[in-house]
Amino acid sequence: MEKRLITVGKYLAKYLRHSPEKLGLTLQPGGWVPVDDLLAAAAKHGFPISDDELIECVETNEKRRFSFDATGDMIRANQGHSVEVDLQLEERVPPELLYHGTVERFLTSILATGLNKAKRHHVHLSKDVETATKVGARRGRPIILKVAAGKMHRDGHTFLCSTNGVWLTAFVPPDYLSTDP
Ligand code: HQG
Repeated sequence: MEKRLITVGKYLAKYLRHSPEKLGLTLQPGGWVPVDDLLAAAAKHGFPISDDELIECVETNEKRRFSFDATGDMIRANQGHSVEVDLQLEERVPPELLYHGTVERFLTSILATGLNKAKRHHVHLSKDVETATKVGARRGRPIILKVAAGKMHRDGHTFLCSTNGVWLTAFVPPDYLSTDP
């Protein structure tokens, strides 16, 4: 069952973040898609998902990657999109320090050119070392960078915070990064 929910989560991430058009879906402002449309499209494309599975997947996803709107009729990915979407998040004042988990092989480039958003919409920053460690560990032995987010904000950089607690910003110049323990 657990395995099935992981598979459903991966399927949702693929189509709600990256290629909704492949299911004939269009993300509405905020990244929302009608639940009925999503389930119908998934079934039509050979991957039927039941209502209960969808609810369980949204509620138990370890990173709360997805949410329903207040009516429960719409669903979206909370962050991580590569398709153009306005998540309608409000700018927020970040904590003084945020963290970014990466790996050794990217370090020289990051310290020279800053943190780039690559294929995603934003650079993703974590609120604690533990979370950043998990993010970095996806690629190898994790290295944690400290980001002087408070200073960045005072210097005019804007930050958003996704519904699942990921801090987002456009770019982190190298001056705000450190590898100090
Ligand atoms: C690196 C997952 C060289 C950066 C995670 C990272 C997170 C550079 C990679 C979320 C660089 C981008 C985001 C530079 C950045 N030179 N490398 N100048 N600037 N990088 O996956 O932060 O499972 O786009 O260090 O848990 O790893 O999708 O970003 O290694 O929350 O929900 O380029 O994705 O969440 O990789 O991960 P990513 P990320 P989900």
